[in-house]
Amino acid sequence: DLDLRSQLKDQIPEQQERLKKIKSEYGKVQLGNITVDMVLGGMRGITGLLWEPSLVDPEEGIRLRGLTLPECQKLLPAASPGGEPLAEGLLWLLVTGKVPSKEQAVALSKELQSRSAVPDHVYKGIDSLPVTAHPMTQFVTGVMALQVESEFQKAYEQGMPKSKLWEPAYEDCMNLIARVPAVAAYVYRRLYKDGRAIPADKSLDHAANFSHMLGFDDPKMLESVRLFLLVHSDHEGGNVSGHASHVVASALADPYRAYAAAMNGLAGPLHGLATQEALLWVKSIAKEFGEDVTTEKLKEVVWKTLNSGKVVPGFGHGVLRKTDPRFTCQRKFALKHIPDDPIFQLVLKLQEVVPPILTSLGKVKNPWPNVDILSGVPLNHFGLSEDRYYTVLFGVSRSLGVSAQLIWDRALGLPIERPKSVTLDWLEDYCKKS
Ligand code: FCX
Repeated sequence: DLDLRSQLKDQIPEQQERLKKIKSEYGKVQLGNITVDMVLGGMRGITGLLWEPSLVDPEEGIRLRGLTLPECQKLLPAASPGGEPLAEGLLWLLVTGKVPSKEQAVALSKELQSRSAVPDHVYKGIDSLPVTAHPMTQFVTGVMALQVESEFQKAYEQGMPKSKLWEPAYEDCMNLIARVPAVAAYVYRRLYKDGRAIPADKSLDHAANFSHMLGFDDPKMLESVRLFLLVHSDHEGGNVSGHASHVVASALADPYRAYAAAMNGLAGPLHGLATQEALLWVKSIAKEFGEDVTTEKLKEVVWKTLNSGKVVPGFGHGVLRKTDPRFTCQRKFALKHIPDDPIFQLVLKLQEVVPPILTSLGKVKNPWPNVDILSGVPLNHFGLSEDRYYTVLFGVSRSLGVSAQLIWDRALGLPIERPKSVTLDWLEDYCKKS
């Protein structure tokens, strides 16, 4: 069957049963003890969310529906033989847990295209902002303007029962995924290309068409964008953007609102904005000290960054305890396609220089590179050099993972999220008594 919706529909009863069974048989099984450190430490280490599209192991890193990134690259249908996976196939995997055939990925591509028309008021909404507004502000404004067409909101207003809400959630998610590339490209062209928008090319796949609308048609750039969408698509549920979308949607706010919440979190420098910060930082080093900067000089730069109270962007992680496989995957891509790129060479040097310094601080739990130190480098190489735009690219990628889970949130009928909070007084009293 070539239709994602009907595949999904077939799976839902089985998964609902599975959830019910886990609840009734194992509902009282303990998943760990919560300590005061965890409550005061950003809930680190508390297992508290259900998130189907992906899982992060501290040592091994991300698996998308059980597949490592190299496995995804090998198994998912590609635009060209041996090339990077199609975003449509990736989406199919994230939603269903099954690797699609090329035909299924192409059918989904057509479906997304048929949903991709962006109403004019979205562009007018963006145009009402000063061009100096951060690209993420312009992008989120566009996303909220898309919300006007929410099927989910309409269905809820018309009294659709909870058990059927996954259907309008699916509609909204697919429309959202189909439309955000055009909105993102509009922001880019408005900011950096005098507003000369480029229409979609329906002969292209999702990622390639996005690149085309941005203004880049080099086949290697298309591959870079496909890879970018893969590595940034999802990173389990507890990261700021994933978690934000999940909690907002749990109040039965529609997928546009949930995704916009995710994007506002993504715009934080400790999360998705690190893509921008990392590229800005590496380029500023290249500009000030030249591309052949010595190791000694680089060490000085890292210390200067730390001593000025900043974090080193693109290093460290809340959950990972080894080098991010998303980094490794992009490193391989860069070695193949842009081995001599000076910024890439500089990142390779930083990969050696930064971890010992972060380790020497004695508090950093993971000194290794994460996805963000490298993900902008190939795109920058092929001409997309506007650093401040990078989080928008990250946001377009995240529409895939966040949406896949939003559909399952409603299909599984997950309840409103409401963890317990306590005050400092409460904590002191409780601890003294225990
Ligand atoms: N540079 C400087 N200090 C760092 C650091 C880094 N790269 N990584 C961690 N630290 C510091 C923390 O700031 C914290 O210091 P504090 O106790 O004085 O506040 C201490 O080390 C312990 O932090 P740790 O437990 O290791 O890490 P957290 O889970 O608190 O934070 C992030 C994880 C990712 C936020 C942190 O490593 C960081 O700020 N990295 C740089 C920004 C970045 O690259 N973010 C992107 C992450 C991710 F890939 C993504 O979301 O896209």
